[in-house]
Amino acid sequence: MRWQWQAAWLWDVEHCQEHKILIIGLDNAGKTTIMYQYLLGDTVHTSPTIGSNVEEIKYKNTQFVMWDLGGQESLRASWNTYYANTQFIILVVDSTDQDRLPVVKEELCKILAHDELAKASLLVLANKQDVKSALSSADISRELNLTSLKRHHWRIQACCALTGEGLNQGMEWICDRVRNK
Ligand SMILES: Nc1nc2c(ncn2[C@@H]2O[C@H](COP(=O)(O)OP(=O)(O)OP(=O)(O)O)[C@@H](O)[C@H]2O)c(=O)[nH]1
Ligand SMILES: [Mg+2]
Repeated sequence: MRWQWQAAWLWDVEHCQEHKILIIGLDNAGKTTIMYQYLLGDTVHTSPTIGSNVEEIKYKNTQFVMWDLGGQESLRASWNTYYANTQFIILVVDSTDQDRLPVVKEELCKILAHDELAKASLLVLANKQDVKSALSSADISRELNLTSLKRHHWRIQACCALTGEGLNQGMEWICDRVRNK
């Protein structure tokens, strides 16, 4: 009886707990659009983020606090001030911006090398799949050399922030990781 009560209590704690997600990526990748799709299920008009936006989002009974960081070059140096207690990193990639994929790769290396993110799981969203010239998620995975990542759980998901396509699959993976951690 006692262990059943403890198990139920642990389940409650787990599910009432807020899980911290950081949404990062270069400027214009679609981070803010994605966060508000998760919050509102709708497309919002955005302007470049200076600093950050934060929202509480409940997805299928799991509570998250999502931080959307500005991606402009001058803002990237302060990303590390948000890293403490982060369980999930969502890296948003503009799949039409092939020229800057080496910059994305460099930023990703720096992020994942950070001690405070050693236990964080990584979801890469290959955004803007509605654009004809967009690279596929397989292309982006190869460009970022994701298969070389051994210390972090990771997943790549193609999506379109304007329609929301692919975003639920990304959150499903995050929720699986919450349950299985
Ligand atoms: N075609 C298309 N455009 C998109 C998509 N997602 C976002 N955008 C557009 O891309 C532009 C930038 O989107 P934001 O969400 O503001 O980008 P951000 O990553 O938050 O940019 P910063 O705040 O500067 O770091 C906006 O004009 C969006 O409407 C998408 O899936 N497809
Ligand atoms: Mg933004």
